Amino acid sequence: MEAKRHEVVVIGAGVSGIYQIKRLTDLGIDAIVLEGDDDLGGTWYRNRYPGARFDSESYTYGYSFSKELLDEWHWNERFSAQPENLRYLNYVADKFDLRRHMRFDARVQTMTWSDTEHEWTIHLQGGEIYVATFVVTSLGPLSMPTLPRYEGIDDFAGHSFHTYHWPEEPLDLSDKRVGVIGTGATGIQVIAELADKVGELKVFQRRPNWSSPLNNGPISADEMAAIRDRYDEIFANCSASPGGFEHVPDRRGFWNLTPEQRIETWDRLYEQPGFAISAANFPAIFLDETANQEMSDYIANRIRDRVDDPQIAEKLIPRDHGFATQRLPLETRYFEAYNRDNVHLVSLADAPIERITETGIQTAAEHHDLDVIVYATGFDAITGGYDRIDIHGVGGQTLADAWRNGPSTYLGALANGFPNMFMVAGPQSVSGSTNFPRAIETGVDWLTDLLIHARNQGATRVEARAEAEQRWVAEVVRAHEKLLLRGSKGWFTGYNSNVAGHQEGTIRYQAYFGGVPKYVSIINQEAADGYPSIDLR
Ligand code: NA7
Repeated sequence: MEAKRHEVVVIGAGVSGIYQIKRLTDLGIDAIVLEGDDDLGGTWYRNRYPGARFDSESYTYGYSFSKELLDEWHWNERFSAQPENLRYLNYVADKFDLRRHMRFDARVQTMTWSDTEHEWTIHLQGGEIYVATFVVTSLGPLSMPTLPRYEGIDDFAGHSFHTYHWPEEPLDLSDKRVGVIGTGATGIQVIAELADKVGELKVFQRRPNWSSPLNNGPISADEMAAIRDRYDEIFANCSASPGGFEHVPDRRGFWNLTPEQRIETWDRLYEQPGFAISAANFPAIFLDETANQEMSDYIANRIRDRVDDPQIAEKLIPRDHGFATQRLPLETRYFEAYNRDNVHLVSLADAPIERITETGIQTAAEHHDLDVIVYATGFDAITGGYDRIDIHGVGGQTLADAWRNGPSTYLGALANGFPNMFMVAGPQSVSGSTNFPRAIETGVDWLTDLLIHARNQGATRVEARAEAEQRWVAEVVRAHEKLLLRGSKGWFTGYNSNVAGHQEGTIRYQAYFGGVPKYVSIINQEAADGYPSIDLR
């Protein structure tokens, strides 16, 4: 089969791929997007489960690159839901006529680097072949859903699916017995939304998660006009904050205030939208165990206030990790769901799941009869998309081997041994730990500048130097180890019990936790100095 040639192949048509193809085609570069799914949107194309919505303020999540787009788009809710988010991404693609550069149902299986030709050969499922000088991997950090490895999972005769694959056709659950496994950010959204829409809901909880109110609400035309006037300021605020949000950390100092003043602060933050409760909190709660314990006690009391049955409340309070030391799910009446007669908490800490049966879930204590099982069991986060492609770099080495014990990158953008592979929101970039689109735009712009620089130099081979990569990995580890999250188990530390090869207790340093301003200053310095850490040939 004859290979199709492009200067750049972009893999993935989600939030990153859409912006990347816009930048490349604006520059007149011959580029194409290959998307494995049958349409664009990535995360927002797939996650159609009830309750799926932004945890970032909508107006900080949208693209910032076009004033016209910012002026045209009206976000209806402060934290917009999946259908509107997908409409937005389609609107962007149509407005800038980007679909003509995208191919759907084009799933990449292998990528092989030729160090003589300086090009990647890309094989698709189905046999088609593409050849490109550069490949931009915009694979998405949370695009590989993982199912539990329970015995009998295929025996279930009812309807079962991962939240990522929630059926597109409407599903009437009003008289159904539904089981949800998982209480991460996804589980907490879907449980709260389903509670009053299903016959019976059983929540299978392995570990409870800290969670606090999203405080969502509509955005009126007047509010949206005020937001539009403020867009420059909003994006500048996001760039200046560690997490890429408008929320500003409270710098008064945890220990400079009395316990009563801290409680007053938290009472205020609990009512504020989005991640204010973490991002506008005292930095000490992320660094100091005593400070974190006081904060965790505060949130535990909030849970006790909201859950009628004290025994259930205690089961919903995490004991194994402190508040906001894992990715913090945000909720809307999640805890109140447990006050309903049709909602039951099944604590797997008391009786683990033994197997899935034809009719439901068997735990060590009893059998739960179910019509539907929803797996809200998370993702092979950040590196999962890379593991699913067989990537062969210099000398035939595979990326899977190079990253067996965790990723190794330069700035989360390049990997030594894999020239001309440009990663947007890649492992060890800042995107995994912050407001994704803000980091995505930064990453796309930086990589596009690097590509232009290489072209201007007549270089056809761009590779991170090995010593620069080692320096970056050391910085990623340093930033990670400073934070209390180093002791937690969630996807921030790269552990997923459902992925073969992941070892409990072993950290995979997958994300950079040094914050947006520091990350941006490091990558900008690299560019300003003429890319000394990158070998251009
Ligand atoms: P998460 O945050 O990884 O949560 C997965 C949940 O599923 C979590 O509660 C897990 O319990 C639970 N889980 C996973 N495997 C099992 C098995 N085998 N048995 C029982 N329970 C299990 O994924 P989400 O989809 O919620 O969120 C991912 C990100 O998407 C989120 O952070 C946002 O950025 C968007 P555990 O806590 O591991 O004991």
